[in-house]
Amino acid sequence: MAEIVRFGVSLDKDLLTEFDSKIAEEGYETRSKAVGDLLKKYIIEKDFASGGNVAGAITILYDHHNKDLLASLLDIQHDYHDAVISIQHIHLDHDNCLEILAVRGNSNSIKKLYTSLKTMKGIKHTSVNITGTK
Ligand code: NI
Repeated sequence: MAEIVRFGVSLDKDLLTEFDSKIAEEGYETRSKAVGDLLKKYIIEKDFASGGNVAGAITILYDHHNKDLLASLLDIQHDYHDAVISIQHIHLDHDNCLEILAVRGNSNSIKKLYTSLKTMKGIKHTSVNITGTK
C-alpha cells in the first residue's frame, strides 16, 4: 500500500463548494478520494497523449457476415500482437458481433491500432477506454 501524504491547497471558495456538491452527487464519501481520482485521470491522460505505458480496452461493433472485414480484423490483431493481450468475442444477435480487445503497452501503438480499427470499412462503431498500469 502506498504511503499517504497530506498537503494544503488554496482554492477559490466557490469552486470548492461546487466541487464538493458534484462529488457528493456522485457518492464520494471523502474529498481526498475524489481529488485522488482526478489526479489519476490526469496522469493517465498525459501518459496516453505522450507515448506512456497504458492499459485499456478497445471495443468493436461489426457485422460478422462481412468476411473481408473478419480477415482484416484478424490481420490487424496479429500485427499488434504485442499490444493486444486478450480478446473477448460476443455474438450480440444474428448479425452483430461485439469484440473487446484488452490492450497494454506504449500509447502510440495503442492509438495506431485504435485508428486502424476505427477507420476500417465495415466497422459500425469503435471506442477506446484507457486506464493506468499501476
Ligand atoms: Ni460473433
